[in-house]
Amino acid sequence: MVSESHDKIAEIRDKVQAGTRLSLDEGLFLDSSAMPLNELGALANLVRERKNGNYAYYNINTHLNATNVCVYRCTFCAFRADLRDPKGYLMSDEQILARGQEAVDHGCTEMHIVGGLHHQMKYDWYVHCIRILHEAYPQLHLKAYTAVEIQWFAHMTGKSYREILTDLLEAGLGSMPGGGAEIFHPEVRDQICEHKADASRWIEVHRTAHQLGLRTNATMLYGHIEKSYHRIDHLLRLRALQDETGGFQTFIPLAFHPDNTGLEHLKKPTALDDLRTMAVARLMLDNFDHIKAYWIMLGIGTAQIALAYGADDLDGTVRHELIYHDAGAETPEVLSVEQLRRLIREAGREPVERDTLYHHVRREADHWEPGDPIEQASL
Ligand code: V47
Repeated sequence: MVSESHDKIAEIRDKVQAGTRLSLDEGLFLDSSAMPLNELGALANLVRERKNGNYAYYNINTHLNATNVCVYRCTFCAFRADLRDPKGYLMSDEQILARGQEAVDHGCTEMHIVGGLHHQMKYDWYVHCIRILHEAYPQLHLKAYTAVEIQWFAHMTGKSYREILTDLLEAGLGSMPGGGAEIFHPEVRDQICEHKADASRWIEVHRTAHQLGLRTNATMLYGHIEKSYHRIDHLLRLRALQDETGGFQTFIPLAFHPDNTGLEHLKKPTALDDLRTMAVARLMLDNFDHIKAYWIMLGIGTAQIALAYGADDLDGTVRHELIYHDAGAETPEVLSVEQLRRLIREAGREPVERDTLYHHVRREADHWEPGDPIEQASL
């Protein structure tokens, strides 16, 4: 049994060294405790360094959640509110624009915009939010609306995904975040978010976005009721779409935080679970350039270690994050650029500021410009 496992590890190591794609069964093996975590990390690090050398990326960004009122009741979500819930809010144009000004004042290159599917707000309001921000602050890249929101807009208006995304592009949308993917497999999805866009719709929205030239991200929410098979199945569905379109930029594994959610009885995944999931993702998603260790949800220490377990990006300074902090995240509300750069250096990596589309950002005093696409040679 032990030697069988050794043979399998040696076989997988050979494949990774040769750059050969791993199968579903190999993914399940990597995800299980049969594969020692440090060996798994070393393999993921090989791929990470092959793709991104010693660089670790970060950006200067802020979040905007213009409303938390949501028609859906995903059991894992602590952020959402009912229409008449005292904690429900809806931001005015002035409040939204003030956030844009604050972002620009802090040198942000990106605003990450997602929120609830408000019972009373029409599609036009969601387009309007993008339009006013883009018109006032054209230098700010708007990474906005998950596939779940796009599906909701299509449902409300009867428009196709292509029409919705074309409207949003015209209003100033820059790219799409990876949220709403959760776990694609219906055995899990039907229990944690049964009403919202299913796997095929989530995938179809991203396929359409890629066809329109929009870059998007992908996520996976792990550490709740899902099993190993569901996680590997999820990664393989993303890998298949990436083979087809090449439109994904980065994958972000999202560790479940149980506080104030309908799944509060569950334990949070451990740091070991986090590192294993990160490494498995790096190894299975051979066609993704980047894997993000989102420091807000991993915690700073684990995010630093993750830079040696497959991750090459920490996300950003992240002002005004609510989704994780409502669910019990104990990380700070914001990190300064100096702190982020120091954390990356402490982890033995070289910090590189990127914009949303992974161009190297070149700054002079308070002015910045997107540089070349990030390639080893251009830094
Ligand atoms: O889709 C919600 C997750 C996602 C909880 O694209 C939770 O660059 C854990 O997608 N515990 C939204 N997770 C966040 C997201 C994201 C974050 C950072 C960067 C990017 C990017 C995308 O957060 C949701 C859901 O999967 N989530 N509640 C919770 N209690």
